[in-house]
Amino acid sequence: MEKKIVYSAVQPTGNLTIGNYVGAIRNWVTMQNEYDCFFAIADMHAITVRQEPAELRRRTLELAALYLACGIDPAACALYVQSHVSAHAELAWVLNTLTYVGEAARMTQFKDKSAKHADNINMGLMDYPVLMAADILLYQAEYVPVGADQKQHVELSRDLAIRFNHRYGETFKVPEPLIMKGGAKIASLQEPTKKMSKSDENPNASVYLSDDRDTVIRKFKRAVTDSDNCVRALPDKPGITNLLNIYCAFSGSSLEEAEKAFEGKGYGEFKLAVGEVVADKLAPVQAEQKRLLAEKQFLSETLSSGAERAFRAARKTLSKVYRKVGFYRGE
Ligand code: ATP
Ligand code: LTN
Repeated sequence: MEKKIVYSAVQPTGNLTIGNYVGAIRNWVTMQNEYDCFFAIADMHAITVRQEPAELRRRTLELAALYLACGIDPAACALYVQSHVSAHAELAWVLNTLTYVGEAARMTQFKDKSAKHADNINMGLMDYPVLMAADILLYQAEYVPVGADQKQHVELSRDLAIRFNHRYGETFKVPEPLIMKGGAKIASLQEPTKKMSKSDENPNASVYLSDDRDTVIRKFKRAVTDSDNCVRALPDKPGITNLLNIYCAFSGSSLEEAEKAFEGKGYGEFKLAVGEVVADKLAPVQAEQKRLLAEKQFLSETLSSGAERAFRAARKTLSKVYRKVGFYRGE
């Protein structure tokens, strides 16, 4: 039986946080043998906000090394850079003609990013979800493992697939978002009602995958909580609930086990335990990423074979789309 297809990507912008790891990359590793997986580095999405070119290039390679260090196996899946496969931009153009300006303008991320980058509300920012739909639909993906913040974008991809299929005949698989329980939304350590984000200006709000042990422990120590000193996940305790979520995601304990383990203990002890469990997990990933970054040739070969594999799959869908919409393809 053919394996079902899984697609996901992360943008090579900023330093990745433990939110990106728990909400996205970690789940990919568990799926890579069971599904036919395509994992991309979304550099075309990255330029919807201003990037320094040399930095974008460097971060692209760092992200590739990070994927591998987290356990992505390039033999099991296609690991590649989005801009290496031009079909993404080509399909995005066709999908643009099926997307209403109103629905693109309603996207939460577009509104948030427009507010944050008021001096650069460019067409690409608005078109971001359409390019993302092109990513997913090109590969006929069945599942899209992402954090909760991307659900709305995957839903737009579904709408566009259905709309295209309805207008031109069955062409695209209608994808489903796959949002894992527990780590789907890691919150900011400074404002626990907001998501932890790699572009947050306050470095204490996010724990980066590149943070050393002391930094990780210090950030958790400073995390904003309430003051009742009771380690329970409750709706009126967003800070402690977030720390418990992080603790569970990194230690493998259930929420009940964690609450029980810290019953009667103070926040100081609990925060230290969270910091330690996170730092213990990050250390080997950091060492492996560093080792891989020294192997430039290997990284570059891995990305080109990933792109070839992606290109073959993407080309099939794109030819079909071009035929269906009526582009002349010769006699
Ligand atoms: P930016 O701040 O630049 O928008 P980001 O931190 O939101 O970046 P993305 O590149 O947009 O990161 O996201 C990569 C993946 O990580 C997506 O699947 C996204 O849903 C997931 N993700 C991002 N932040 C979190 C979070 N705080 N908790 C869980 N998952 C997250
Ligand atoms: N927009 C996503 C990154 C991304 C993506 C995708 C995720 C780009 N293309 C396709 C899933 C499927 C984000 O996490 N910010």
